[in-house]
Amino acid sequence: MTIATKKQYESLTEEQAIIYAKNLNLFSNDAQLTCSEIGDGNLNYVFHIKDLRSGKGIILKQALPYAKVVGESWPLTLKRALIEANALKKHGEFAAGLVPEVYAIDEELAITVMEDLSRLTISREGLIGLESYPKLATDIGKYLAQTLFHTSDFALHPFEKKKLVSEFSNPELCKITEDLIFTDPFFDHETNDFEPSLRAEVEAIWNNELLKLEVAKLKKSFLTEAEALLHGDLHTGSIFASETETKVIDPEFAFYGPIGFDVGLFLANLIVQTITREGEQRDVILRHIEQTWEVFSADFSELWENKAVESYKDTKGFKAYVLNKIFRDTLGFAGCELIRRTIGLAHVKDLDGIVEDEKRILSKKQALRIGELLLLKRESISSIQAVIVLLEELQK
Ligand code: SR1
Ligand code: MG
Repeated sequence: MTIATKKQYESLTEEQAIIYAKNLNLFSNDAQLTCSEIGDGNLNYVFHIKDLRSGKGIILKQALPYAKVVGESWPLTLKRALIEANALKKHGEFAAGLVPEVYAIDEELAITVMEDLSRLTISREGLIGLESYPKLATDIGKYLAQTLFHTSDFALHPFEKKKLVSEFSNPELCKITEDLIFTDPFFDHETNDFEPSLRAEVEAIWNNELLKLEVAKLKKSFLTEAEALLHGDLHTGSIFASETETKVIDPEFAFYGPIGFDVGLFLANLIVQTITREGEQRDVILRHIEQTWEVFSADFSELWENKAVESYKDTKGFKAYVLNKIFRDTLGFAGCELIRRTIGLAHVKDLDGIVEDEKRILSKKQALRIGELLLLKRESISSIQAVIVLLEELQK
């Protein structure tokens, strides 16, 4: 066993993860450590290490040099582990308590050692099981406002901001998003994965030039607009939650991009939940959608009033222009996410897990329809309440 001393990348086994953890000085000498690999994402190993004597735990996350979801034929940079750890720390400066604490970073082995969150549930799993998360929307609205405002030009000196843009340059992970969210689902591409019963709807998307024009505009925005340090993959699988706590994890896709991308991804994943639910259970999620935007926009606005360093901050109409642009982007990015989660490479369990064929296909058609409408109507939808009305009408 050389892993703790030899600094050359190799992926850990559970046994090696225990030895690695023992060398971190986070446990007492008589600790009885156990380990299980609990990663269910597409890209990494996640080892949960626990001391049976004290009950204390840590998470040891290791990036793999390829995308687990596809296999070794899809190589991926290990640098993303450092980006993720640094993003957790940077976001933690502004959204303390809403991200896990980072205990150690090992660049060579692409490992981040962090707070054990095993008392919480991944919110996608919880939402599918109709768990109640009364703090989810307000916490995420706050997280979005704090992290995105404080890393933007509205809060930072331009030198500091551009240093961060360079530190968080993340081309390989961005390329995954550029392909899987903005390009492949809108063309007949080999990475797409959809059920044969959806072919007519999918071909209608491929042939819809107006829709593709909106996606092209959003892709350009993603490629070129370094507005703030994004999480970059803020779906409900990137959030641990309970009735009383919310923690945002997994910012390995972090980079400087358009603010509406993070907001839109989260809302899209809530919209998926509205599609799979009925009655009062659906209303709970509709309220989450409304609250997320309300908290985000109110907090962002307050931070602007109290902390903005931009010379034009008091120019009449400027703050409203910025928030309006974020709202339009949010709707568009949410539309892209809904479509790619239905017909692209990376699906969501909320939809794929519906056992009854007819219901699953109808739900997926609904996701495509809502995605299309958000993309096509994003300039004319007047408010988050109008989004709720649209969702209610489509789901009657
Ligand atoms: C190959 S990675 C596929 C997807 O998983 C990640 O969580 C991102 O959402 C990415 O698009
Ligand atoms: Mg992830």
